[in-house]
Amino acid sequence: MINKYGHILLVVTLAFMVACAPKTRDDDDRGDDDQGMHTDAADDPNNGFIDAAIVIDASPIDAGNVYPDANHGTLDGGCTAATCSMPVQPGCGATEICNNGSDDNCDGRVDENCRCEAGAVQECFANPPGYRHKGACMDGHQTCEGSGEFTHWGPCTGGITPHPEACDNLDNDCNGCADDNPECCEVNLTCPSTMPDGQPFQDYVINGTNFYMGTDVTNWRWTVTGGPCDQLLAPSVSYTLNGVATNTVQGANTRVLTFRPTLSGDYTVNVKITLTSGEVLECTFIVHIAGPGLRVELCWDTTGEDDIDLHLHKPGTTTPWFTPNGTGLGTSNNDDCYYTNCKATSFDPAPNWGYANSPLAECVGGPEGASWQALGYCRNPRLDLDNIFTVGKPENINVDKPDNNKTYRVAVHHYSGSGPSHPLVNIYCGGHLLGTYGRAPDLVPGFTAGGSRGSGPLWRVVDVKTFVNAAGETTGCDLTPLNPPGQTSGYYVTCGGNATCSNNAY
Ligand SMILES: [Ca+2]
Ligand SMILES: [Ca+2]
Ligand SMILES: [Ca+2]
Ligand SMILES: [Ca+2]
Repeated sequence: MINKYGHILLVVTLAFMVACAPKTRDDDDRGDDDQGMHTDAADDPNNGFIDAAIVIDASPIDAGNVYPDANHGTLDGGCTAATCSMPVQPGCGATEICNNGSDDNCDGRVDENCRCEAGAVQECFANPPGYRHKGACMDGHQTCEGSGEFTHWGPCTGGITPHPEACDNLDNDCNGCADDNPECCEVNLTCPSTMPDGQPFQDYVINGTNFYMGTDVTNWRWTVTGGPCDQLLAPSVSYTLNGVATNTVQGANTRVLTFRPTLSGDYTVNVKITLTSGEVLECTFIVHIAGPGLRVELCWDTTGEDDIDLHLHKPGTTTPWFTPNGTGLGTSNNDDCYYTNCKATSFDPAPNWGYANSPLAECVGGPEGASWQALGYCRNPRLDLDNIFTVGKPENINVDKPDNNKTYRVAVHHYSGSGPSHPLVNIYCGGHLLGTYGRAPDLVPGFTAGGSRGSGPLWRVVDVKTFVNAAGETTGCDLTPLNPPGQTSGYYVTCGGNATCSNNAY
């Protein structure tokens, strides 16, 4: 096995906090258990509120209030429990509308029987469309599976679906009303519906006190679920929690959670708060990690065994990958951003594609943060890490401010090891996952014989055309997955399974 070189890891803490107002409690709701024979004016002698909605309780169940009094179904000050006066309608239709991410016909499948572009990722909601983007409901993602003409949308996973209404200050069933549940007259849990965006390689800190202020807690249990590479690399990915702290996770069983995402995309966070009474309170929400510009991410299922490398080609050029002859150090092709020239510590000169450097904050938290700190800036393009034999680490190439309307080509090379390996590439534009290539069930073939520098399997993945506004912000991308020449389906891999073969054509 050939180890190309070592690398340096620096951990820097950049924390930010989440502010939430404490929940108002209906503390004087005690004694409000009107048993049916009292006027409301006398009902709550201590709270100074008159239950205008309930004039006289003529029966054990309040007129105009479907909930029995034993469940505190009144409208005292601070109590929000009630029916939802104008609940959102499910909005189910007769036919499915293609490629809108909604389950228009409410058959539990999103955009079924619709053609799509292989590897494309879209936001989706596999519940009645009327509840989409309402209350606590959040979209998940689905990937276009198959190849060529035979494509279909895979399952819609992630996001937050409608749940039974819990007393947490959120509209969990997404019917337009928060806490419309008679149990919710005393709400002391405040779950967040939105969270501030985070950045890759920067600590994200969540203070559970913002959700539950009580001191009667025996345990905080946090779990975080990430995107395609996180799921492929689990359980070795760095933020894995469930009480097992790793070198980049603090507070897995404490009130304050700190996690450090290595990737862009949506992270689903769940916290279970166990009280001394045995009751378990729970919040689930999504933290969006939004790396700027174009981010290309590579992971593979045999990290620690195989050395696989990510390459990005300069727009408007079609020179061969590596070097014209595919060999030799000190002769990198600077149209190709890869491990010999694009890291902070690369031994060849950095490619100059005409981009300004980025502030140090964009990369100082990454694997080679110390080296970027020594330089004083973050280069564009840049490779954050060349993972050779480390288990569970992805590689990223970033262009923080790419060109508008220009096309970047992505490639993956098998350097060493015999696999069989299954590389997975994700494309993020402006912080949003727009494409994923090589994910099951559409695995990439041929990564069974690494070929060292300039030979062996080479997969040309996708052409990415970036769209950038006048402020330099990436607003989107067009993705064109690459097929073998003359074909309309299949992955474009040359020298598959052959370590001595060389084909480094663009
Ligand atoms: Ca459907
Ligand atoms: Ca649809
Ligand atoms: Ca509701
Ligand atoms: Ca709720």
